[in-house]
Order: sequence, then structure tokens, then C-alpha cells
Amino acid sequence: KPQLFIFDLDGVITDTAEFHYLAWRKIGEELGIVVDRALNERLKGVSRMESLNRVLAAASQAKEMTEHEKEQWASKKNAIYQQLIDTIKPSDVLPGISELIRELKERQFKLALGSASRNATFVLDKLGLQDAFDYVVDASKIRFGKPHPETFTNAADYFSIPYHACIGVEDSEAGIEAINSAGMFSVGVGCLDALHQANYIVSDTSQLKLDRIVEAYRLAAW
Ligand code: G16
Ligand code: MG
Repeated sequence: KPQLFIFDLDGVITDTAEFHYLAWRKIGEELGIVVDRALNERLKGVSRMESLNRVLAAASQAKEMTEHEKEQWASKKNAIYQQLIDTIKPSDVLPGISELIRELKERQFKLALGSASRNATFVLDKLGLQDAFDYVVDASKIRFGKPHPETFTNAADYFSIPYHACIGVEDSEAGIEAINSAGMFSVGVGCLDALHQANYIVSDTSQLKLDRIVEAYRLAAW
């Protein structure tokens, strides 16, 4: 029986994935690099610096930039992002998520947030969800970001819950890969193309129904 649900933040709890995209697109414009949605798909769930590396690699500018310059571009991206997330309000919680959280609590599941974002607690506060999760993974303490499983195993280890009793919910390819390699049941939210490796997929958050997820977990004999 599943015991712990680990949620991604950006793109699952709220649509900050779009804000990350807008910020990277702006940085791209200043660097003369086109950040389109296809490239952005590969930035989802990936740390700030690794995202910058992928943007630069798309234009083979990676080698020309010093570490110091890279730090500056990364903090510039974060400044743009922080301006965008300052407008977040409780009604920006994605459809179905509040209901799902309520039902999970009623049925005594443990809830964790497994975000790669160092802005995660700020966003949670803005959404009014500061008390919704029993545990929030601190992205600054994670040594290996998604697709490495550490973000998800860190949450399970906090509760001492075996990985096979955990369900991870993600909107990114890197995140699904992380959940799968942790040996957890993966739920993908979004387009089939990027998420085909997930154990169970829904098109958007309003389709995340607890009974259906638990049934899929059982059918997979997890
Ligand atoms: C998120 C986003 C990524 C972002 C990363 C780091 O992860 O999906 O696009 O690069 O966090 O965010 P920050 O720059 O705020 O530290 P997640 O895991 O919540 O999807
Ligand atoms: Mg995400």
C-alpha cells in the first residue's frame, strides 16, 4: 500500500514552470540564444546552473564563459524569476491540487514536496500552502539534482518509508526519470511525449484522482 506522496512544485502544484520558461527566454534573448519550448522542456526540473549549461550548450557558447560569468547570468535569471513569482496568489494553485491534498490528508497519507527549486518555500508561502506538506526537501542540500533520484529518496528517508511505498508526481522528463530510478511509482502530469516513461500519466492536474492513482499502483503490483 502506498504511504507517501512526493510532489514536484513547478508545473504540478502551480504553473511556475511557465515563469521559469519566460525568465530563461529573456536570458536567451540577451545572449542571442533562442530558448524555444522544445529546449525549455529539457530545462524542467533541472537545477538553475545545469539549466544555464543546457541553454549555453544549445548555442555552443558553454566554453567561452567563465564560471564567474555563469554565476552572474544564473543570478540574473533568478532575479527575473523572483519578480515573476512575487505576483503568485492562492488562486494560482493548479486545478484539483487543493482537493487532492485534502483527500490525501484525510486518508492519512504522508505528503512531501520534492522540488529542485531554491525558491520553493517562498512559492509555497505565496500559495498559502506553507502547512500543506509534512516535509519539504531543501534543494540546497541535495547533492545530485533530477534526473538523479536523491530529491525523492531524501523525502522517503526522512519518514523511513520504503521507496516502493512512495508515489512521485512530476511534470518533467528529468523528474520522472528520478522517480523511476528511486524505485518509486511515477505519475506524470502533462504531454505524453516528454513523460512516456511514467507509470501513470494524466494530461493535467485536474485529472489527478486519488482512487485512480492508487488503483494504477495496485495494478502495477508495485
Ligand atoms: C524547478 C524547475 C526548474 C528550475 C529548478 C531550480 O524544479 O522545474 O526549471 O531550474 O526548479 O529552480 P530555482 O532556480 O528556483 O532554484 P521543480 O523540481 O520544482 O520542477
Ligand atoms: Mg516541475
